[in-house]
This record gives sequence, structure tokens and C-alpha cells, in this order.
Amino acid sequence: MGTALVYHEDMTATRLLWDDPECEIERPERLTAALDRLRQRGLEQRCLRLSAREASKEELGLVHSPEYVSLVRKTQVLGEEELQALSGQFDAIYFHPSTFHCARLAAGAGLQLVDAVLTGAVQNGLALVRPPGHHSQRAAANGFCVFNNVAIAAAHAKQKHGLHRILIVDWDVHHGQGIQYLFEDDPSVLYFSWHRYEHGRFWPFLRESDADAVGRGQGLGFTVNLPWNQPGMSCQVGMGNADYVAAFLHLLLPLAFEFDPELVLVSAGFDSAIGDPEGQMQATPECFAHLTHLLQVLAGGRVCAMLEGGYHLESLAESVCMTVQALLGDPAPPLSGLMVPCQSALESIQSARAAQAPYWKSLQLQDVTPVPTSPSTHSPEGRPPPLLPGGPMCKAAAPAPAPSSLLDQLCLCPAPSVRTTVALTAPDITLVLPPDVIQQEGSALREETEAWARPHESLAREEALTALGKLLYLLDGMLDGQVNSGIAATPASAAAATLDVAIQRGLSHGAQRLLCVALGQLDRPPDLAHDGRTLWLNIGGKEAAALSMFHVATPLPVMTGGFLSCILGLVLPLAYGFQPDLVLVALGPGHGLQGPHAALLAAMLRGLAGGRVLALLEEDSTPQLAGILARVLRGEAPPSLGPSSVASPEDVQALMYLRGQLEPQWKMLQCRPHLVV
Ligand code: X5A
Ligand code: ZN
Repeated sequence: MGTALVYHEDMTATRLLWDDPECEIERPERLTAALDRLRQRGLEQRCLRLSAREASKEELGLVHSPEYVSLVRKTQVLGEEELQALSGQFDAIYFHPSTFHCARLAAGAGLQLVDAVLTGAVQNGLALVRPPGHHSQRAAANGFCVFNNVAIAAAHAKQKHGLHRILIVDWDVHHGQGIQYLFEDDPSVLYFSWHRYEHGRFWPFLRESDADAVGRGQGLGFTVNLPWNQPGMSCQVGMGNADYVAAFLHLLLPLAFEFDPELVLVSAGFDSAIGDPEGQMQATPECFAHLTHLLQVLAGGRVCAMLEGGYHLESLAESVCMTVQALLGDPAPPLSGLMVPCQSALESIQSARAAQAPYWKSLQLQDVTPVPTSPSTHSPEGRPPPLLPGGPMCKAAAPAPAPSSLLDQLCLCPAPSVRTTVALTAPDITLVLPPDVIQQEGSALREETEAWARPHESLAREEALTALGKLLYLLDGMLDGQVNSGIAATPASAAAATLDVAIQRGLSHGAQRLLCVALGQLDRPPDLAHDGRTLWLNIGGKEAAALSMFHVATPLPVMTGGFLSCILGLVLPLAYGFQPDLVLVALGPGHGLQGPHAALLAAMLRGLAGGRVLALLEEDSTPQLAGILARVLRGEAPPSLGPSSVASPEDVQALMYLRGQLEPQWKMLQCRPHLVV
């Protein structure tokens, strides 16, 4: 459906005219650097370019007082000294004769973006704007922000489009207190912000940026603050990829799914990325592709991102590219670095979960006891040691390479231009496929197929052999980098054997770490080596069992709420911790998944392995199921699941049991710091 890029060159006009070390980082090159890089990468050309318009007085009046708007209007005719004097009345603000025009364009850009998305002209988009907006308040400029672009867009979406639930995700490194104040009693706007806080010692130094500020009146629970505190001993540097992904999986996304937004607005500040002088964080630009990707499973993919901060031009430009790539539907590049959240991040996530638990069902059934505050909870050597298999649960396992030693050794080819191929033996399924999905004709050589099939009785039949030949051909195409993802069908009786062959073939053809998510009655192949190269996750087992850190089984959750906590609380933490370079999802006998649930699972797994996901279906699956999977694998948003029911006690228990077993080895499962007695 397309991605909009909203911009106007005039927004490079406003700039600091006098000496002010605090404000000098907010400069015109921020926009040109981002735009130049988008052009270089050919990303701008793939977007629908929209020229920003000015927001009207009435539109600005949706969140600002008329007196404040006319005050800013008057700055157009002021001289430099008067501008400087007026700027001094606000915190971290400069005015320029062009500020009013630029700020109206910035707000107008957001409105245009929201209109484009909500009228269906595009699926999503980014507004590249300055001045930024999220610190600006009803009658005050603040922190480089003049008009509150995102807040105006949210108010407009409510007023002009009649929306009832809007999620605002503020991933800028500063607290968007302006947005918080404007919606703190409004339950139709869920505002999430993470921010550098350092127990109140970081700008804007506000008590109400802490996790216990959760909204007021009707809006209780609709303000979610995640303050990042002084990393201290347990992580010397700022938050990184693992911390950001953990915050999404364990805090933002459970609430967001329960909220079920109709629109997602992103206060997309990139001062939370590595290299930024303000944030001092460690997250790499790729992380923003993942954050964007994770948000695209909400609201039917209607995501509008608007630039806020971001002051390191190189880091900003790269992070903007990553965000736009994800919006365009490209698979996210794998994350680099050890995926282990630091203790300080876990403390923050845990306090925010505890503060929000009274208002959200998805947090209630899980253990949310308060955080231990003693500094002795920090391990003295800094971040936990690299993940090592062979703990108590791995007694039987042969010595395995530590996943950490395999990091960054992706020896597979880069993501191909052709995204999804479909190898199906049931021809009627093509009727429901989107046009750019390729129907695969090819098959592996007969002899080779027979050789792979030989050990398996169930693959002796002609139909099974034909299906296997197609699957092998598809898998080789994925491993060689000709196609990115695919769907293969197989006769139900041959599902387990076909999956076994696919795993063996993947491992022998260059996959270093293979994640296999098997739904329904599919057992781990008995002859699969326990060498840490395959993470086997069965959903649909009789009971929850962690037979080793690489062999996990859990029953299929019965309710939507349970399914979501299984994905967010188990599947994705394991997957992000394992960092696979190939993902197999098999819908086996009795998998019991509805189309939308299967689509959500596939869409989220597509964030792993550079999108290299092969889905295995049973031949008699409905064409609708194959169609919906093909669409999400090529980058379309999954349909929203609607209001989610609460997880059943059994689902919660299975999850808690597995977490308890696996947390010591899979640190991404943790959503609270561990107690050191
Ligand atoms: C939008 C934004 C930061 C202001 C920092 C003042 N503002 N020290 O990132
Ligand atoms: Zn910022």
C-alpha cells in the first residue's frame, strides 16, 4: 500500500543565531543529512513524496492556547535581540524569524501524514520535520520544540477521523513531557515514553517522568513511563539493543495489544541511538528497524513516525534509513551484539510493569513484585557472562558452540530483492496470492530428493516426494539468497519427516543457527544433533517442558491473551536471544491456529534472520491461510486481532514454568533483575 515521506525544504530555515551551547545541536543539517542518506540508499524514491503544508490556526489550537500561538506568530517580525530575550523565557529554546513558518510546516506535515494513512492512500509513513515537538506544551515552547507535532496529529485523528484509540510511542531519549501533560487524563491516547532519567538528574529533571506517573482520572494507566537510570556498575554505557527490545516485548507490546490501537504515532527521536551526544545510548541503527517492525503488527500496520530529536548526523541518518526500510516492508537486518539486557534496564522495566499492573490485565497474572533496590543485585563484572549452553538442563547435550561465539558470522547471502516465493502443490491457493508473490515451478533433482527422503517411510509416497522436491528447491533458493522467504505445502502424513529434512538441509547448507517453531503435533526429530545449532520450539505440546535450552515445548494457548503472552513472553525472547539466520515455522497436524494468529506469529518471526522465514503448511490447509501467510511474509501488516481476551490460568502457568526454567540461560526472557542473596 506504500509509505509516505513528508518533508519541506523550508524546514531547514530555522537556526540558532547566537551562542548557546545547549541549543546549538538542533541545526538544519539534521534534516539534510537524513534526506541525503535516504536518497543515496534509494529509499526516498520508493516512498510517496508529500510536500508539507502549514497547520492552520485552528489545527494548532487543538492543543495550544490562542495566546501562545499568537506569541509565536509575532516572533516573525522580531529582531535578533528580542528573539533572544523571548527565547530566554523558555527552557532550551531558540526562536528565529522563520520559526513560526517552520513549526507550522512541522505540525502540518504530521497532519498530512495522518490524513494519508487514515484515508488509505498509504499504509504508513515518516514526516521529516524540525523543529521537533514532544516537549512543547499548551502554552510553552520547551526543549527545542515549538508546536507539539505528534500531539496535534493525535488530536486531529480523534477529531477529524473519529478515532478512539491512538498509541503514541516516544522512543526519543528525552521524556516527551509535553505529550504526557496534554493527554494525561485521556484514555483514548496511550502514551509510552522511555527516556534517560538517572533518578531525576537528567534533563528535563521532572519527578513526573518516573515510572509511577501513570496518568490521572480517566487516563490512569494510559501514561507509561520507562525511565532509564544511571547504568552504574552493571552496565557502564547506556542502554543497547537488548534493552530496547526487552522493553518492547515485556512492557510496551503487552499493553499495546491489550489497548488495540487504531493508529500508532511514533515520536521518532534518534537521540536514543549510538553516538548521540545527548543520549549516550548504545542501540545501533538496525534496532530502529526492529522497533518499527514490532510496531507494524499493531493497528493493521497504520504507523506514522515523526522526527523528534537526534543530533549525531551519521547515527541519525542511518537510523532514519532503518526506520523507512522497515516501513517499506523490507526485512530488518539482524541485530548485532550479545542480546542480554542489563540489570539497570531490567529494574526499570520491572518498576514500570509494577506501576502499570493495576490497570492492565496482561500484566496482572504474572509476577510483578517490586524491584529489589540493593546495589548488590548487580553482578560485579558488568554485563552477565556470555550465554553458555550445558547448564543443569543440558546434561545430556554434547558440547555446543556458545551462540555468542557465533555472533556476526552470518555466512548467508544478503537479503534478496525478490521477497516471497510460494512452492505449493495445491494449485487453487494461487488464487488468493498477492501479485508479486512468485509461484515456484522448480524442484530439486529427483535423485537428490530421493536421497533425502530415503530414511523416512512417510516420504515414500509420490505426492510427498514431489512436495519435498519443491521444498528443497525453495530452501536452497532462500539459502543462496535468491528469495527471502517462502511457503511450502506438504501432505499431512509427511509433515514431521519433511520438517526433519528441511532442518538437516538448512544446517548442511550454511545455516549457523536455525530456529524451528513447530505448531501442533510435531516432535523434535530424534536424530537432530544437540549441538546448539537448532533451537526447537514446539507450541502444541501436551505440557510445558524445557528438555534443554534448545528444546522447548509448550501447550497451545487457548485464548488470544495467552497466545500473545506466549509470543511476546516466550517465542520472541528466545528468538531474539538465539539470533537465528534461518527460521522454519511449521503448522503441523492439529496446530489449531486461526489465520490471524498464524499471520501474527509469522509477521513477528520475520523480524529475525533478516526475514529468512520458511513456512511449512499442510496441503489441505485453506487457501486463506496460505494467502494470509504469503502476504505477511512479503511485508504486509497482519490483521489486528481485536480486543484480546485474558490468558487462561493454564496458559499463564505454562509460561511462568518455562520462564523459570529457561531464564538463567536465555536472558531475553527476563523482565526483572535477578536477586542476588
Ligand atoms: C527534541 C529533543 C532535547 C532538548 C535537550 C535540552 N529535545 N537539553 O530532543
Ligand atoms: Zn530528544
